[in-house]
Amino acid sequence: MSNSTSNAANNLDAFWMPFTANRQFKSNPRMLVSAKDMHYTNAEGKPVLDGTAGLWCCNAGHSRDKIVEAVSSQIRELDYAPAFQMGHPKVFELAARISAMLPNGLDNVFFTNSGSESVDTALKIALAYHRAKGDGARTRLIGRERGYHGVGFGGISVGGIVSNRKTFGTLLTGVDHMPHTHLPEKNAFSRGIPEHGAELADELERIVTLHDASTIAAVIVEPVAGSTGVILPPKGYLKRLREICTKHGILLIFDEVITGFGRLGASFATEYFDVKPDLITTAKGLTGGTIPMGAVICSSEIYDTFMNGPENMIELFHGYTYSGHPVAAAAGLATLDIYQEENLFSRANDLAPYWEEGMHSLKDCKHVIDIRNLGLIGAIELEPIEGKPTARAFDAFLKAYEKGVLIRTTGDIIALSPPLIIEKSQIDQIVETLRDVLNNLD
Ligand code: PXG
Repeated sequence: MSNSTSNAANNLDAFWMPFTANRQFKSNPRMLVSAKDMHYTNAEGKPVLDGTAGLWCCNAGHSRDKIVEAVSSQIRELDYAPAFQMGHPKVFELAARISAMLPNGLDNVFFTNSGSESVDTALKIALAYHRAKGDGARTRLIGRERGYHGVGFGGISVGGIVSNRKTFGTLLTGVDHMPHTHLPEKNAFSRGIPEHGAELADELERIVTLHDASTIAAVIVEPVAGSTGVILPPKGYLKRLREICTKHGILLIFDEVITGFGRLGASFATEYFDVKPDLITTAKGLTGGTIPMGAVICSSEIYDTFMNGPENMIELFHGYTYSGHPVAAAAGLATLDIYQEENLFSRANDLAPYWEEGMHSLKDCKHVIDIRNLGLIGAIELEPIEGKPTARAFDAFLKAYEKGVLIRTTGDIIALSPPLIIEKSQIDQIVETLRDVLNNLD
């Protein structure tokens, strides 16, 4: 093992890669060295069409001039300002811009650096809110099977992906889970929102009956679950969840880390589904993936509840060194400008039917057992190879990459979420590459 500087660039040992099969990757690395608009360029100099917006985050496309300029001039002007007891103008402006994108009443924004931090922040706000109201017995948190809420202890506790939980001890106590809404036997090959399964929201009533509402602080769900392989909410499901939460005084948290900032062809899922939660967690698209930043948006009712004590007292003992970092805030503002100037959310909405046609045209390809879509999200579920779960989809991932298209796989599901600037010809390229790849899989 050499430590020499000349060798450093070729030495892959030191970096412990996240959510990656390190040894497999390092024996055959896939390196991306630059990016512009819809494409990466890899170390071999080949263009790779981005079918996944990085990891669901580069909604405005890559290395956009406006963001590059905003970030570089910000770092020159004000590189950092203390986040506690000090402020800088851009973070206030960004908070106001975000809240203006949301329904009235979702007015206050707490900044974080990632989706995981947003989730932990939202759960903590929910607990502290009930306590501030004198309702401190409400400590239970309810998540959902197959939910993904990042990798903090709060997020994996309310999350429902077994591999992300099983090796990490006892997690948070007082957490319960609703069933997921993936019903392939009834909903396979649905276009858009599936018809069947709204009654699964009533499982929340069962949990309330078990524990009593007076012990439950919040319910957290992804309006559309992404990481776990694209699970869509059945028609009426989210409205029903909202009604049950309201009836029992339970806060509803929408984890919009992937659905926020245009992915569904609306600003947020709350707009798309016309269901208003009490808290929203975001990250990713907020800065188009350029600089890490997340945000929790909460109702003014929640915020105002905290603003009651003595004015010289800190109201919430929570925050990060980099909450509202000036460079991230500049990136966020420039990203929101691009979304607005290029009408990217309605562009995504306009493209959604074409995307849907393309996705569902793969129905008869080898091994395909389900196709799901919404907005600019697509999922193609493959029949697993017996005894080798995930292997078939991973093979598709490698083959698509060789053919110059970046896709993402989770389990035996291919998940697609291109930047919102995608052209129809590029949708065709993704679809035709996948057709070729799928029909040549073992
Ligand atoms: N909530 C949701 C709904 C997410 O999708 C997080 C929280 C955590 O965000 P951070 O920024 O802490 O990673 C996520 C992240 C994939 C994939 O391929 C999805 C995520 C991250 C990486 C890969 O599906 N989602």
